[in-house]
Amino acid sequence: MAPPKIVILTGAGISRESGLHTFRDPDGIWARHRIEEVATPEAFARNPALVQGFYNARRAQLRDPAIRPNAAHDALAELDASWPEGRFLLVTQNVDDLHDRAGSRRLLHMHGELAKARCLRCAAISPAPGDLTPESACPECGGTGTLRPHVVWFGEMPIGMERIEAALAECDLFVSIGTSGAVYPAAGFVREVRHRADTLELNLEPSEGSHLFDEARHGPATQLVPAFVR
Ligand code: BJW
Repeated sequence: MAPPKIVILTGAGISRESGLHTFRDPDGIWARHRIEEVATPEAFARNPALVQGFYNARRAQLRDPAIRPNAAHDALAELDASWPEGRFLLVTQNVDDLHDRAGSRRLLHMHGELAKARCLRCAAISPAPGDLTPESACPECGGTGTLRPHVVWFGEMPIGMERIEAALAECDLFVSIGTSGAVYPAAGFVREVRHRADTLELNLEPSEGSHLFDEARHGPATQLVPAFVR
């Protein structure tokens, strides 16, 4: 029998043990910053310097040598490398690059990437300068003041939805790792697949949609994910 077609969804919980904060845990990012001030297109239009500063600080944190992929990122990269062509997709909601650094290849960043900037004039995506400012210039079109962080804010369309929907429509196994299930459309993926695919949640604690999964295992990602993969 052919190996199952797998779709894996990851969230901030998988990077927690690498030293990056989640969003909605008590020590999370939304405990220190108001969503309406930093993570909406309206916030960026109102105060681009404040929003750029929020992402510049998180980008700087990613460059800290102490922030590295952990055993869960490594295990998913191994799974990617070992699984047949056309039967695997890792969809991450994370804007960090820890899956990339671990070596995952069939990877889609549905909420964008902290390390990149996007030009509002020519739509080019380029490596973000260390500090993005309202005066930063686009390396493609030369426009100044046209760059924004390449991330998906509330009210914006996530990236790669066609590819994700196609993979979900075909998958035999859906695994959700380290996500609270509070943000759509990602939180709805399990409902889309649960009537025909096996579904598994790996999370520190039961997520909002835990009851929708065939099976849920609770604990730290660095333990649960390698145990699932190997
Ligand atoms: C561990 C662990 C360990 C801890 N091991 N586990 C009503 C009003 C307005 C809007 C809406 C509405 N209802 C629905 C919407 C839409 C809205 C939405 O969902 N809002 C909700 C708040 C209700 N969604 C959108 O606007 C999205 N766009 C959209 O819907 O477009 C329309 C459309 C799409 C598709 C088809 C048709 C139409 C866009 C959402 C963009 C989200 N952006 C952010 C910010 C990205 C940039 C940045 O990083 O700053 O994405 S918000 C933030 O939340 C970030 C994350 O990717 C996302 C999800 O968070 P995540 O990863 O789940 O983290 P946490 O903190 O919530 O959970 C961590 C979990 O890990 C916890 O469960 C812990 O227990 C666990 N954990 N340590 C294992 N060691």
